[in-house]
Amino acid sequence: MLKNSVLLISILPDEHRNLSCLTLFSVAYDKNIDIELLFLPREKEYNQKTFQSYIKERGFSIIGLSVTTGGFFFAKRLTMDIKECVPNSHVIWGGIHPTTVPDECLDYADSICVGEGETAFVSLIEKVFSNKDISNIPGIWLKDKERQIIRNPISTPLTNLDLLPVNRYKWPKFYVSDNEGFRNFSHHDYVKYSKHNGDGYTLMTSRSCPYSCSFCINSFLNKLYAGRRHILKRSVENVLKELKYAISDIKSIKFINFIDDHFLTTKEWTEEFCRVYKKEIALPFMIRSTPNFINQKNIIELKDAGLVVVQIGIQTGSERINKEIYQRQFDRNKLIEVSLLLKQNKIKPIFDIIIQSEFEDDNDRDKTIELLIELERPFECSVFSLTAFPETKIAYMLKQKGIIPKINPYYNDYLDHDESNWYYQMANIAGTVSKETFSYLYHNRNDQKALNELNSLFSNKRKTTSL
Ligand code: B12
Ligand code: SF4
Repeated sequence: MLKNSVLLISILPDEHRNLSCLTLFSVAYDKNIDIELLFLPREKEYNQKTFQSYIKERGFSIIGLSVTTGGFFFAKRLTMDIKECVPNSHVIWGGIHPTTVPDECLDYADSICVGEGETAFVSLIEKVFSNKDISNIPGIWLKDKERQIIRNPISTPLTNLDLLPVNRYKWPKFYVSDNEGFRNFSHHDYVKYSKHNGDGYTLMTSRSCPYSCSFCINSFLNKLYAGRRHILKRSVENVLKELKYAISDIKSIKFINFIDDHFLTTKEWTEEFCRVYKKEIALPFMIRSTPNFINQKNIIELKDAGLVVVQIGIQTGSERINKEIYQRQFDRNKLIEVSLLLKQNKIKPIFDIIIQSEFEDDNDRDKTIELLIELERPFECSVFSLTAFPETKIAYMLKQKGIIPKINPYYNDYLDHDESNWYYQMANIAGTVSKETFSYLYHNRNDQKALNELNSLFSNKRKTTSL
């Protein structure tokens, strides 16, 4: 017998920081909907029997999966397992993958949430619970009796994030299943499935980004939400409310990770944030930003409030690739200036670098290395292979050129780098050695002694970090 209850499933690998699920859970819970959140963080440890008996016993009438492209196959498998034992439950998929390729996902799910889910998900739940027609809910796509897709318009984009309940870990309503068995999600799991031994708390103060880089999902989302301001920011008060809950609920938190695409917006917001955060939270924190939004004033304020790490996308040192292919702003001098500013204020930079790009030649790659020579040490490089996620501009550019990308976004293999690759090794060690050593390695790349030194620096770095 199905009940008026809902299950959300997070399949993010090795993670509980599923902000999509946490947000939707909070919205539904706030409306007194009977809802549970299940983490299945390790597909290899997924136990079909345990999962099926749980959903059968609880009789969820709606089961929602949050799906990124890398999670597509696991989502498909789970949906088949759900249908095998509770065929009448309504399975809905939402998240970035169904939002970009809804037709493909509708081959498996009963419905798809295209775009933001806060309003659409609750409307669907209310209608299913009261046996009402679900065919015309904004944001929900589904198939009619003739198997034709009903493509409803997206729900009205949110304009005030403060109206949403803030995320909070509701331990008794959260479950996890892995090789330790099926259980309530506890602090043990918070630690097990987070980076840095559960020291951190991850949240967003905004949605979206003012830019539309061709490899990033914002090149698609900014079109989907056309008309809405490109950055929607929560009030400082609202952000602090979430942080206070987090600190009181999760005792191990010593570090805050603001994972916004683009944390820095207006001067007024940053000033207020720094003042209040320093007074009421005072924990070290990290942000992501672009160099153009960083200046001496805000860096001094942010440092004083506790900023310790800034993640910045460089992607490539090649002006041609940045401008023509990645379609992003690139100001080499500004980057060098920001690097100095961060060094002076003892803030550690993490630079994102894209490797294995089908569009780059060695001349472009050399430009990245030449730029890395000039940046102030120490820094980290976060190195990713170019991945053409569905519907991004870069996916179209590759298609237009008839190039089959090396990386298949469905297989989560964007971290399977060729570790013997000279550029990969150079990018990884760049921020950990002096400018002189790095420059020596660059200018002597055909020399066996320099290559041996690079190899040894790289393997030492591998031992000390988990890049
Ligand atoms: C925060 C974040 C993370 C967090 C948490 C991810 C999460 N899902 O919560 C962490 C750090 C764990 C993470 C990890 C990774 N991430 Co990430 N991440 C983001 C980021 C910056 C924000 C996502 C977010 O939480 N937004 C806030 C929530 C509330 O909004 P939302 O996710 O859009 O969800 C809304 C709707 O989609 C919908 N919805 C979502 N799920 C569901 C489910 C149901 C049932 C319903 C009805 C609706 C619904 O309702 C939600 C509320 O409106 C996005 C970039 C972006 N702008 O979206 C990249 C992004 C999602 N990440 C991406 C990638 C590639 C990764 C990594 C592979 C990178 C890495 N460093 O290893 C890993 C692994 C992810 C994986 N294997 O799937 C890509 C995914 C591309 C794709 N097509 O799959 C994105 C889009 C960035 C990009 N490259 O453009 N990420
Ligand atoms: S600046 Fe960063 S978040 Fe913004 S569109 Fe470019 S890659 Fe995406």
